[in-house]
Amino acid sequence: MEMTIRWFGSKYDTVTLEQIRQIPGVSGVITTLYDTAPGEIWSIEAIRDLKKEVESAGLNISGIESVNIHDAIKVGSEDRDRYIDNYIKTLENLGREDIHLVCYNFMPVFDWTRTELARKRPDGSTVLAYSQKTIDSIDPENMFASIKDDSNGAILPGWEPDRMEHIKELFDLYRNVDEEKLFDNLKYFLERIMPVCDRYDINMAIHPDDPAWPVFGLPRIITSLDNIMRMMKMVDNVHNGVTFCAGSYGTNRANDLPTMIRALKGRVHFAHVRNLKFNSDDDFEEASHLSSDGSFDMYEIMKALYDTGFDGPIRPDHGRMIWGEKAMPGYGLYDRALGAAYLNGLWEAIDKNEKAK
Ligand SMILES: [Mn+2]
Repeated sequence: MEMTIRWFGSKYDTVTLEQIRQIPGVSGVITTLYDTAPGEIWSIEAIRDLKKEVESAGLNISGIESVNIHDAIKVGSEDRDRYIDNYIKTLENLGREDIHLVCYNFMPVFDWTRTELARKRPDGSTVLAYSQKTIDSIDPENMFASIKDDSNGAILPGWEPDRMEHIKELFDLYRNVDEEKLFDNLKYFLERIMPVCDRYDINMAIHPDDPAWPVFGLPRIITSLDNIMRMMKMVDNVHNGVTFCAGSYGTNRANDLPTMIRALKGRVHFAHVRNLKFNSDDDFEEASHLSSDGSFDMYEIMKALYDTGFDGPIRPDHGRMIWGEKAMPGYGLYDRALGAAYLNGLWEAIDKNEKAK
């Protein structure tokens, strides 16, 4: 296990590499070329520059989150091969620069969805929150407008303004795409990229849909153990694996997180570990990482990762906004640093216990 922090690059992130380096037990960042559009080739020079910047701060690039998938690939339109060719070139360039983990998602139109970016908790911290009632009462085309005022001026991943300007066209594009079609298109994409993943030993780690059910009538497939098993069987290659995101799978209370991790042994390439607090089945908010602050048993989640021999990068996920910090919602320094320290503590205790047996 390697503890890491997600970092959006010096142009976009309020958190610096120098700060990340001072979090005890964190040796790497999960990063991206935030200003490349889906479908663009990542040049070897740009990757090399990013790597140099991270390494000169005393950290390493532990993986990429994300290399985004162009809509043509998700929809399966005629020009998808061109975009898959570009994706393959990006993977080649990453592999040549010794980067072996790529997180991506296959969500139509919206990336993760929340209805509030700054819900106040009793301790005065603010968190991202989701209410199904709110979703049911708003027009998806207004979704972006409704949350952007709370973003502290940050560009949220998956919610880039120029993308959201075309929201109507995006919905039209997905009109005939149902779950089966989305599975087919994912299979086509994975089959085409697996040879380059084999060549450069690149683990592809699909991020679950968040929340883990269809929103606004759009299909979502990476939502449950059955569906991920189907995905892994349809392209049976160890490089076709998952990002186990506790906070995303955990939105659906039917998902038993430790059981899922155990069932996915060997195919979890990357882990996002965070906690949610359910107020009711269809209203949840993000909590601090501590088990007692939310609805998940974080010890059992870490124990399942430990027991299955997980050796990839792990990162704390969305944190609360605390201590007056102004940052991209979910991605401040302070609460994620607390999360990393807590998860490292759980891991140390589990490790010592196991070794003393
Ligand atoms: Mn996640």
